[in-house]
Amino acid sequence: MSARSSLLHVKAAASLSVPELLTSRTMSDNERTFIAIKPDGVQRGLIGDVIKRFEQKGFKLVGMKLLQASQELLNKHYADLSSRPFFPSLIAYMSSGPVVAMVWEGKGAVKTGRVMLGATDPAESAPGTIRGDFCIQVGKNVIHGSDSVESATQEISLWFTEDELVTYKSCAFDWLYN
Ligand code: D4T
Repeated sequence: MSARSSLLHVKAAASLSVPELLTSRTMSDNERTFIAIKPDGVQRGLIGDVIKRFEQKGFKLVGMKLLQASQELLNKHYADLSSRPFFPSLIAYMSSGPVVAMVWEGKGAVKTGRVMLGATDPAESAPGTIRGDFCIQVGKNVIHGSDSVESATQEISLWFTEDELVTYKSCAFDWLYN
């Protein structure tokens, strides 16, 4: 770290409150991604398996709820796919039962989360990924994960209010990051 960036770091730290300092949230380790276990994942009893993988990786759970997603919410969530032929069946599938909406935090959470999910089509998903291990068809692919930091920000604000997300320091933090 250069003397200048070191000074900026100290200045930035000095402007933080004690709780903010305790949580040690810096630009690199606080990336957040939106992960949703879809109705098939919930009904097939895969909630624990999915959470276990994100916990084992070292990501930190900062928000979670089980909900029946409304058509309005799903139309907004999948707005960019509204012209695709599979859109009506996608909305029907996503509203066919409860989903588990989650926000996971950590360095590279968006990109690494997508790797952990595997390819959209389970037939192309590598073994060891969630879709590669737990499903067969694209129309029942168990899980959603944000595909970019910008999408994650937008999706998190769509599915969660700010007070539903928790800022805290994981006891594993110092064993995960240099
Ligand atoms: P999601 O958004 O569910 O994480 O999926 P992806 O980001 O991996 O892929 P996507 O946006 O292209 O597709 C969204 C959703 O639509 C279903 N789908 C997709 C489908 O039923 N038929 C299809 O041909 C495609 C491409 C699966 C995921």
